Amino acid sequence: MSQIESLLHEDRAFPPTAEFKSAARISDPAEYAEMYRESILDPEAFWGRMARELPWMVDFDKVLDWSDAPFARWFEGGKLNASAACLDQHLEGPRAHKTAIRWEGEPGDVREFTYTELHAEVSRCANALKARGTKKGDRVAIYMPMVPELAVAVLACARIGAAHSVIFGGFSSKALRDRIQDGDCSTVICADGGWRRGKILPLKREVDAALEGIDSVHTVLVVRRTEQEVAWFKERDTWYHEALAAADAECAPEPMDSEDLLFLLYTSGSTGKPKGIMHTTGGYMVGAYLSARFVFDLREDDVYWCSADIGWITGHSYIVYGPLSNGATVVMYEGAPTTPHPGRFWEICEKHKVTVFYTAPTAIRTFMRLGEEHPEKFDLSRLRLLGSVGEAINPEAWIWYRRVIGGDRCPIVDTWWQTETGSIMITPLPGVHDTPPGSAMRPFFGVDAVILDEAGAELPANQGGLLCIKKPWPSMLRGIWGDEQRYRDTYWSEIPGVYFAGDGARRDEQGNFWIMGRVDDVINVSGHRLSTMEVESALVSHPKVCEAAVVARPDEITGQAISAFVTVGADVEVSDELRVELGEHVTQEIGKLARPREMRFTDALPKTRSGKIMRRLLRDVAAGTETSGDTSTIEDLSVLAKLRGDEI
Ligand code: 7RM
Repeated sequence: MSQIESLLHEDRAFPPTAEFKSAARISDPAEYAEMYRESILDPEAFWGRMARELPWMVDFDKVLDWSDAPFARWFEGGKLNASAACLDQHLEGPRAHKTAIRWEGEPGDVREFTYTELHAEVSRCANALKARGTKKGDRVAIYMPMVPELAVAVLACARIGAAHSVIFGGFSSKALRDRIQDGDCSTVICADGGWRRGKILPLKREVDAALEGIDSVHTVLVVRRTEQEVAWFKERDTWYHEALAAADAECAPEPMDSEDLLFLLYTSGSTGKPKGIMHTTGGYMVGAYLSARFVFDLREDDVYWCSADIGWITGHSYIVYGPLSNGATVVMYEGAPTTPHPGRFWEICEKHKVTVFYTAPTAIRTFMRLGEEHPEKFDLSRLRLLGSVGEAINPEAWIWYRRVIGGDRCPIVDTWWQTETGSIMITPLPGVHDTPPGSAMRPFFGVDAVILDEAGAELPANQGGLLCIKKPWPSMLRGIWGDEQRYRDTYWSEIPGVYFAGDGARRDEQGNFWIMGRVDDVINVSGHRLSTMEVESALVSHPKVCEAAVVARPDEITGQAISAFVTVGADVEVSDELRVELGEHVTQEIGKLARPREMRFTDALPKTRSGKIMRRLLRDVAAGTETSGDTSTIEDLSVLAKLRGDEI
């Protein structure tokens, strides 16, 4: 029963332009094929060579030890410091005075750090932490808005060998407390507050509440950002700017064993307590470095912007560790995409001359809904490459992104990966592949991805099934903090010996992967297992629809029926006729089976704070039952309340 039917058909494919190809790091399909072949057939040679592009303090003697599977040990014997790989290695040459981070605040203030300046700031922060007793082997919770000090704090922890645990600045004090306790953190780095949509988030107040009765935390380092009044606990609290002013700008990076913990990052499953995903130094850095280099095709003069928050894995790997270890210029933005105006992102692209832009489908669909007139006001001609991550990008949004933002000239890399995988796993290489809208394309180097049925047998082309990874890869998670058994159970037991983290996918006859959504979300209509992604794509391809989420509702006759939640364009009138029209549209696009039994129009869909649609909450709404499961990660609870109240 693990198979998922595929109804979606896509014939379009877009090659990179000759201009893009001629400058790309890899553009020759034969070269790519040979590299991929080696990475699979001789991973030790491939990864050994790639890893040695990083500045190891002590070379490793063994590439991989998988004898204790599913606990991998990569690059053993090697010593590396992640902050030195991001900073120190660039100070000896022409990058010393290159911009490392160019940051813009929501109110429009701009700050810049060259690699030399960032190195000094990180070293001061590292010394300040050490002076307060924070040391190698500790865990440090970081709870901050998207200010440069967030990147500094992360790198300072890496510098002294303390593992960071970044907790997204939008989480409540309860979520913060749970994570601080679970990680047994000694130190918290936070800000007084942060700007979000013109308002101040009172972060320090949340920290104070979170720490009540917790005595493991001896230090709270507080960045001054919003300058509002904050409570102060003299024994525990220190202003960041005061501590750094008193600290030396030289701090030797701690030589870390390859398998030393670099960070914890919590992911919340639909049930149960959040999992502290563990990433270690060497393998994670190799994965982040290499994928950033090849997937974003980073060149010396690129200005690279990833609009994610550093509180998510995307920010860890593709704002901090990946681009900085490549010596790139990184744009960082504090605020919301539409504050103070709907063209904010495009204004930033123009102002900072962004060349590579990486964002999420939820943002792209929002911009589609807001209209083309906003991006049209800005000069986006410097953009040369676009990326997408976080959810499946439906072909409609993909085409819009390519045309309106990418000027029909930029390749799009639709990158599939997870907190657990640490770095991008399935993606096109932008100079190599012709990309069909909606496909995440090919496994990245060293990634042995397969589509399996429940018994572990490989499925033929175009059969949807479980997306699994057969071989270990350097940036894979090393476990769940404090819960070895949960690690084995969650990822390695669905199909013994193979990594499975919950997504369904199919591979087409050309070998391209199409992600079909979480297998928990699959809808079973009369024994046909349908992918949410495909039905949603069909809905969104109707010109009046902006966003859609479909879920299963119990049905006496068909077992399950499809319930659709739809948002429409600002100027669209909702009516029963429109329901019929959309139903017919789905029938035409992918077939009668997929036609929603029920359709509700709504202003907004419930999403996580990182922008993923929370279908499990919609299931309860569709079934007419109470909300079950965790709602702590929802972006806006009122969206759910509204859905339950004003149905039309
Ligand atoms: C990077 C990130 C992971 C889950 C993953 C998928 C979904 C992510 C894509 C995607 C379709 C994509 N980490 N997902 N990227 N689905 N196409 N390109 O998002 O841990 O927060 O989430 O996100 O379901 O399992 S995450």
